[in-house]
Amino acid sequence: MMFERIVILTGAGISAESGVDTFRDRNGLWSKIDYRDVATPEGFAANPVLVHDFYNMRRRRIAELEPNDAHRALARLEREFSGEVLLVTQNIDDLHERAGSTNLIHMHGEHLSALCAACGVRVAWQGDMSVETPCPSCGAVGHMRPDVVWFGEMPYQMERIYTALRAADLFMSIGTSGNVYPAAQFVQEAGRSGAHTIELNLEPSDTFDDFDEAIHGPASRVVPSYVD
Ligand code: BV8
Repeated sequence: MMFERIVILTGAGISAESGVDTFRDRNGLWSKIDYRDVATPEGFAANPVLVHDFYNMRRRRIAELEPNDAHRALARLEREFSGEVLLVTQNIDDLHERAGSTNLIHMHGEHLSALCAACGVRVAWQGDMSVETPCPSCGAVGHMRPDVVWFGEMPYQMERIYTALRAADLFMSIGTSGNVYPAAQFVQEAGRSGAHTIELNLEPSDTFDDFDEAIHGPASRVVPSYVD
């Protein structure tokens, strides 16, 4: 099959072998902390210190890690493929960028970005954040938050993503459990538009039956062998 327009969705599993925690695996993040306390606007309003600690811990951890062969294979695909490759990630880490991917959407936000809930400005961010952090733009204190999409919030660039899904002739889903919407519905959207759909995951995801094809195994092995 010759493809011209590829859309790739990635989740925490593509970064697992780099050392990034996944969410729903046996000892994943949601087995240690209730997502409602740290990944919802209500949780942030109720206890901003806990939420800042949660994201500061993850930001520090990601800074120590490196991309793996799966990230590098996707960056190579973007460089060498004659058609279009759009990479949509649910991950907030910057391992795709550090591997060289450029045509990339962080639909759930980024750990290296911060948002002021008072003035709405979005700024590049390194290091810790706290309830005392002033907004670099409006100066307000107590309104800076991680620029990530929490449950109940609208993911970023959905229009652009659905346009690409409807035009795709290949949809690849890598390292995601297919638990979180609307990302979990992308395979159906792409399939309805005639794309060939494949899941590359450690084990069958919750949306496994929606795919035309699946290859199961660790991303750093199955992704290079599929894309190279
Ligand atoms: C929204 C914050 C609407 C960032 C996260 C139906 C339709 C639409 C919405 C809903 C719906 N039903 C329910 C909803 C609401 C909700 C939802 O989906 N709830 C779930 C629990 C049912 N969705 C939302 O709220 C979304 N917003 O719908 O807005 C709206 C409309 C109008 C106006 C306003 C709003 C927002 C969802 C985003 C939530 N944010 N996190 C952060 O802290 O990181 S969720 C969290 O889950 C992360 O973002 C993560 O990226 C995402 C998905 O998790 P995965 O990446 O899949 O990770 P997981 O651990 O689950 O799986 C890892 C996989 O990797 C496993 O399969 C494993 O086998 C595999 N793996 C492990 N190791 C390897 C591997 N694979 C390969 N190699 C390995 N080595």
